[in-house]
Amino acid sequence: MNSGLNFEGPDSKLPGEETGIEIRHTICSICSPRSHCGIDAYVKDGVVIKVEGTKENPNNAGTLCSKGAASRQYIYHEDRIRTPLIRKGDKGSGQFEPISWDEALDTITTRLLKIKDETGPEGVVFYAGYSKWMRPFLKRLAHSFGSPNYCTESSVCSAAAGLAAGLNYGTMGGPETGKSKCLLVWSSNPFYSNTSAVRKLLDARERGLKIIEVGPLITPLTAHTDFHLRIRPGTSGALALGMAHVIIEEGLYDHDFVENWTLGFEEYRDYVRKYTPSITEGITGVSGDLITKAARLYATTKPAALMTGPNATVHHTNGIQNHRALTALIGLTGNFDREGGNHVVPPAYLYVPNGVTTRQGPFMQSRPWEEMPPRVGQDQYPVWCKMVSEGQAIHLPFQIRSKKPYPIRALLAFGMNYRMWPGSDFMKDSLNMLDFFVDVDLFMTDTARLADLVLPACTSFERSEIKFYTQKYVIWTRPVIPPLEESRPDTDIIFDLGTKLAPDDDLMQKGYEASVDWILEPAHLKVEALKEYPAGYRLKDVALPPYQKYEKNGFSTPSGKMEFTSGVLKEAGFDPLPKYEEPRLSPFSTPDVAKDYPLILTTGARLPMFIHSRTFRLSWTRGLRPDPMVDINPKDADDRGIKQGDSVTLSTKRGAIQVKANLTEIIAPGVVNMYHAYSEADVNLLIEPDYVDPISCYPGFKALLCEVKKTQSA
Ligand SMILES: Nc1nc2c(c(=O)[nH]1)N[C@H]1C(S)=C(S)[C@@H](COP(=O)(O)OP(=O)(O)OC[C@H]3O[C@@H](n4cnc5c(=O)[nH]c(N)nc54)[C@H](O)[C@@H]3O)O[C@H]1N2
Ligand SMILES: Nc1nc2c(c(=O)[nH]1)N[C@H]1C(S)=C(S)[C@@H](COP(=O)(O)OP(=O)(O)OC[C@H]3O[C@@H](n4cnc5c(=O)[nH]c(N)nc54)[C@H](O)[C@@H]3O)O[C@H]1N2
Ligand code: SF4
Ligand SMILES: [Mo]
Repeated sequence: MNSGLNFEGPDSKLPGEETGIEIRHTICSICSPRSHCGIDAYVKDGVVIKVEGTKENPNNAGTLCSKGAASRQYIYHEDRIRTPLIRKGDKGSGQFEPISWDEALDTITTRLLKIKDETGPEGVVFYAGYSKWMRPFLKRLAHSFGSPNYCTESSVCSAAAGLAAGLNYGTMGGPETGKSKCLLVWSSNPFYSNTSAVRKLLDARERGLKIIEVGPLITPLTAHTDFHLRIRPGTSGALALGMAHVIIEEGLYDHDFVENWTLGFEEYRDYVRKYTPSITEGITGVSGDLITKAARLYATTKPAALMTGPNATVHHTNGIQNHRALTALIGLTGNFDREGGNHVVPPAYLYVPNGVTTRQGPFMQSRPWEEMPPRVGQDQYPVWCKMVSEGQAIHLPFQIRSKKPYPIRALLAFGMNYRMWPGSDFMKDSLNMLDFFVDVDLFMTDTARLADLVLPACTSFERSEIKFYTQKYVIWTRPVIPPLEESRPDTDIIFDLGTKLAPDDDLMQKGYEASVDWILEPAHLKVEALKEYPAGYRLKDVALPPYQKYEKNGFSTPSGKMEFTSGVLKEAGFDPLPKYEEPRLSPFSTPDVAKDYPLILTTGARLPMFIHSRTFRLSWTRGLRPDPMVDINPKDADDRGIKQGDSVTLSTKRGAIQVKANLTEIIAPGVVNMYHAYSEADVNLLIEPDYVDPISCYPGFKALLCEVKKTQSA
């Protein structure tokens, strides 16, 4: 029947022969590897004219968030780098001249081989920013070249949480939400940071899942919880010890697990004795009554799972011990590697666990650590280097300056942003001290402007990559449009460099698809076969590993047990118990600083429309929050005569930035929150470069001291 509406006009974007529009499948890689939503790209004459979520992709089931919906603005942005560029002016002047790919790759090869020859391969650092898809190949290139220095943004992201939980258990397990009766969400905001996981969470809630949320901010999850424990930033460790106190004193712990499978329980029990509800209330700001109720609910509702965020608990000067204390609750309550608790499933590929086994690890480590010099940060952060198979990038600027234990002379970076570092100016100045800095990026960024050579990478729409999903699904993407201008996939660059930088590495010589095939071999998957399934392939005969594997294998800790007292920490000279210490800057630890800077600053709580610096330049997303804004409670604002939208100065002892005030109850009185990565208001300028956790070197991004004042107009 004719509805009378014309759906087939020139702007209707209907696919078909008549319109010349074809739907091609790809993925969005703007945010985390846990997401990577399937995208249907409507392509006409080699141009993406519209995007939609892929309905058959089980992860996003047809949905896209604001960032993915703005994909066309991302792909076709005028800041895209068009050709390889070589620096013409002074370092950091941002003056470049185009050169050919051959010239660019020859220049890199010559310079890096010369450094290897003169002072050794370890003087070259291979770095990957947030993007993960090229990492296995980059790490292999680094090690086959002979350098131990493969570093990534994981030096501030999720690795420290893995490290902390690893100290307790060897390997950590994720929450099996669908089978849980109680979920303890500790500083994670999936509504913003992992949108495709939220439907599952809300479905479980409707089926009766109890939810306890911990975190200083009110989030969209808060309305769906039984309890919200609104802690003072940086006090997660104390809260966890307080909950353990209740659980132990009331005999609610799993006696059998504790007796048979743990080390150091007596010491831990004696230590948590002092964290009574009222003492813990004094530290965390959460009422003792609420702490007791939450502890009872978590310990007595079986099974219960703990969901932690990647880093809100470890972005602290006391981060590792914080995270150890809270993950200890899993074992204490007998929820480790149990159905509906925290189930240990090793990742298949790039952080995604789904029961598949690949050879990602062996592929990446083409040369054993023992055959290479120490990594960046190895002397200062031995526990990091023992537990995490990369260098500690946060230490990089320190080694560039000190040249100890050896000089770092060159950096080959894929997507670097110096603004993610604490003391971002310190990192920026350090980059300018290098002999040779190459940055590969999609866009001409502030960091790319500092490079000697800039190479244009392309987006996920213009390349092929392998992507696994937790829902037992895999996709090998095909480019839906050719790479824009002269841009190329990062892997093309890596494998081209590999021919000369790693001549003895057989797989580096065979190329990208052969390498992916090698990685996938245990999964009986091949790139050529996956090409037959452009929207993705549902994996068959894949089972998740059994529960309680420790009963057979023990724990991969020094004692073979879950360690309340860590053998690794003890050996490295740290306190083996998950001891609570105040953040290095806090109203309690530094009352003298707090006199002038009385507010607690937490930075980087995620916003739905931004992901670090990556979507600031898109008008659709930027339009949703155009100005850099500091979130401040109306009471604190009122005390300072500040109104919504006022220009204010956010300052710490280290520096000040100009932002606008956003008055909001999501933040408690006494605390302010500022998103990071703005070039015009970079909050990381306000944080000292050595304001870090002593075990992991993770920056204390989420608890320091500041003041907010109305900016006086000149
Ligand atoms: N104060 C504060 N600072 C923080 C945080 C915080 O909470 N507070 N969070 C930290 C965390 S968790 C993280 S993960 C880091 C993020 O830190 P970064 O990873 O440095 O963040 P981005 O700004 O996204 O920079 C990534 C760069 O990669 C480029 N890029 C994107 N895709 C590709 C690609 O496919 N290939 C190549 N070659 N380049 C690509 C982007 O254009 C961008 O320039 O920030 C950290 N910094
Ligand atoms: N839209 C969007 N999505 C993202 C990102 C993004 O930038 N934008 N970034 C991606 C990346 S790299 C990461 S690492 C993840 C992060 O993902 P999440 O960890 O989920 O996000 P956050 O907002 O950093 O932190 C979640 C909660 O931590 C709590 N928190 C803040 N300060 C503190 C503190 O001092 N102590 C404790 N215990 N809790 C605190 C807040 O209540 C906050 O709601 O998100 C990923 N997804
Ligand atoms: S940015 Fe949005 S659309 Fe893209 S992968 Fe992440 S959640 Fe999905
Ligand atoms: Mo991150």
